Amino acid sequence: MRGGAIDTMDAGGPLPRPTVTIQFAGSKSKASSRNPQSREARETMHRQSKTTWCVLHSTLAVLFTLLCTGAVCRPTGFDITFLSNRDGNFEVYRMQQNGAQQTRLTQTDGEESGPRWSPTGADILFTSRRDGTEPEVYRMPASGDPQSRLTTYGGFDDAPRWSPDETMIAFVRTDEAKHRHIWVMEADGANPRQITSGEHNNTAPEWAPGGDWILFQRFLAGAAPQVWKMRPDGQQATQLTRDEKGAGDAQWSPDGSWIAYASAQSGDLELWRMKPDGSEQAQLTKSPGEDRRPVWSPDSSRIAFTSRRDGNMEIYSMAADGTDAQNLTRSEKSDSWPRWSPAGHLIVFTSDRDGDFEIYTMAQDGSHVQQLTSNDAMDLTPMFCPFEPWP
Ligand SMILES: [Ca+2]
Ligand SMILES: [Ca+2]
Ligand SMILES: [Ca+2]
Ligand SMILES: [Ca+2]
Repeated sequence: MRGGAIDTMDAGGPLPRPTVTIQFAGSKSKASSRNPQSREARETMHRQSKTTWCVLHSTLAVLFTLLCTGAVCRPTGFDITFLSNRDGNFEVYRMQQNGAQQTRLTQTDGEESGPRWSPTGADILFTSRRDGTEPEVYRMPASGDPQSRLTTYGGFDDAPRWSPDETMIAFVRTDEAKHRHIWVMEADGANPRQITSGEHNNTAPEWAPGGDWILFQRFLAGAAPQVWKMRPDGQQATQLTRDEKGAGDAQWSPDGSWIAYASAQSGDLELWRMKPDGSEQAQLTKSPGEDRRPVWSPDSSRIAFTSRRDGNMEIYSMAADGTDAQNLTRSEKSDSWPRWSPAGHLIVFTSDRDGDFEIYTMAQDGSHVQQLTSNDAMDLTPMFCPFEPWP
C-alpha cells in the first residue's frame, strides 16, 4: 500500500445516546380505584392525580426551559451541526434536520473545523485557528455561547473526541519534533496528559462505547500503519491488526461487540471487522476501488461507508456481516461523509452533485433525498445531534 492510502481521518461513528424516561406517578391507583365509593380511595386517587400532574408539569417545565434556552440541541427534529465557508471562511453552523433555521455559531477570521456534539447534545467540540496559525480545541454549548479554548499549547491540536460519559476529551497534538501523539484532558481542558510517546505518529483516537479503551492508528517507522487500542491512561497499548499493507479507519460498534476498519491486505482497500481483542478478522467487502470509512448505525446492525467501486465516490450501506450491500447515492459526483440519525432512519451526507458541496439527508435505504443547503460555498461535515428527547 502506498504510505498515504490509509491515512488519518476525521470520521466519527454514531455516539451512544441517553434515553429520557418520563415516569408517571399513580401506578398504585388501580388498587384503590376498585372501590370508587370509598372516600379514602377517592382521596388517594385525588392525591395521586395531583402528584401525576405535578410530575408531568415539572417535567414539561424542565423540557420547555431546556428547549427555550437552547441547552439541548433539538428544538424540532434532530439538529445537525456542519461547517460552511458561506460567510468568507469556515464557521460552525447548526440547522434543523429539514434545513430550516441555519444558524452560524462561530464568527471569527480563523478557520473552524471538526464540530462534534457531546453525547448528550449539550455541548459542541471544535477546532479553531482564531487565536493563531495552528488549530486549538474549543468547546461551546449548543446555543453557541460562550466559547472556551481548551488547549493552550500553541502547536497543532486537533481530532477532539468526547468520552462517552463526557468527562474526558481525547485529542491529537503535534509536538515540536513533528510527531503526532494522543493526549487526554478533562472536559473543561484541565489536566492535559500525553498518553502515547515515541519517535512515531499516533492518530485517529476513537473511544470504546464503554469509555474503557481508546482505538487509535499507530505509524511505526518503516512499517504500514496499524490499528491499536489502549486504556485512557495510555496503559495496555495493544496492536490489533498486523496487515502488511496497513489498516485504519477503525470504528467501534455502539454495542461494543465489533470494530470495523479498512485494510489493503487483500490487494485493494476493503472493509473488515474484528472482535475488540483483534480476533475473528473477516473481510466484509470485495470490490475494485477503495472501500473505507465505516460508520456504524446506532443499533450496530449496519455499516455505512464510502466506495469508489462504481468509478466515483458513493455511499453504500451493508449489514454488519458484509451482506446486503446497497448503493445509496448513485450520482456521478462525489457522495461522502455518511452519518446516521439517532434513531437510524436517516443518513445525512455531503455531495457536490449540483456543482459545489451541499448537505443532504436520505432515508437509510437511499430514498427520500432532501437537499438541506443551497449556496455557492462549501457545506461539509454534517453530524446529527445524538440526543433524542422525544419518543
Ligand atoms: Ca471562522
Ligand atoms: Ca475495494
Ligand atoms: Ca457518486
Ligand atoms: Ca454549498
